[in-house]
Amino acid sequence: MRRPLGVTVHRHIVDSQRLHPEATGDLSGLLNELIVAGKTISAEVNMAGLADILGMSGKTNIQGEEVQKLDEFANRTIVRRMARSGYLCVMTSEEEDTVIPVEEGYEGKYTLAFDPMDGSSNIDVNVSIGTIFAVHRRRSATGQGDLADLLQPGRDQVAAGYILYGSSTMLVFTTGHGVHGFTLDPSVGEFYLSHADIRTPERARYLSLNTGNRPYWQPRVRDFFDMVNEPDADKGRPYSSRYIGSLVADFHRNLITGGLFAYPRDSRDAGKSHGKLRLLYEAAPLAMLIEQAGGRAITDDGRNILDIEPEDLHQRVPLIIGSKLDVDEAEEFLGS
Ligand code: AHM
Ligand code: MG
Repeated sequence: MRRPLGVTVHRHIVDSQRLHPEATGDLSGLLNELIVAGKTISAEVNMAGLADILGMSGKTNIQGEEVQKLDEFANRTIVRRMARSGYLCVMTSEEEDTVIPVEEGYEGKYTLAFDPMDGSSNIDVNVSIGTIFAVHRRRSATGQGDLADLLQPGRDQVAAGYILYGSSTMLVFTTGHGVHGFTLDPSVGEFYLSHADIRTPERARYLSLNTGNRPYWQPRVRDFFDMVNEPDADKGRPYSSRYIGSLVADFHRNLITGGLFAYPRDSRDAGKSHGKLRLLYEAAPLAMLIEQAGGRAITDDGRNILDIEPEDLHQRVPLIIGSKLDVDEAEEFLGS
């Protein structure tokens, strides 16, 4: 079979870099290293059922959740590859309690925050999972980076994206010049441009919520989503309901089709009083992507996710994200 001469992700990155003559190539190099890690994880995910890698490792991570073997594999793969890449000064991961240093002598000018395997509760049941990442420029001058380098608002991200391990493996990322999607051809081992300059529809088609949590939402959050569920022909409401429980997969579907995803704060336990999802490596990178695609992301009290100053590596945040007109309505309804 003859293959079409597609644009590889490497070609795309090189072409984008040419638009910035001042660029040193470090961000391109960083992304390319991350892509190799993503391809390694993708191969492992595809083998998971066969390689008897499924199942729990018997440990818990800092959030008190069980760590599964694929989470560990993904975390190790990214840490090892990126620690010697020469592009980073410090990292943080959902799977590690404290900052992750890079190897001495390999310090670079960026930081990386990542969720190595988002949606890991879905691994055993063959549902799509993904890796989410966020890149900032370091704040400190030289040497090893520290906590302060990582605690930067989403607005200052220089790149953000995810790799979705689904029916195909996809890479979706932005460096602040639109959102581009690439699909992995596993027989060649290359990501090819499949979704150039993704724009998310202004109006949602799907509503994505864990409605099992509804009794524990704040009353005005409940009122808002009850209102969204009311029939309204002009807005195409009620929207169809779609919720996978794998953030990357829910986000990706809504990005393409238009949608409103929310994980509001929950009154049941202290840990959820700020929502479930993590700011640095879940909410902020997806917020940058959605803004670049024409959508928006706010908290359940109307603050822009990208403006939040992080105080903690593993900080949680209530998240409402998706099509612009729907998030505008949420902001008006819920904002104080
Ligand atoms: P994880 O990073 O430990 O996998 O947890 C985050 C996941 C998200 O992918 C998803 O949006 C959410 O948790 C689903 O939570 P719930 O099962 O409470 O609806
Ligand atoms: Mg996660």
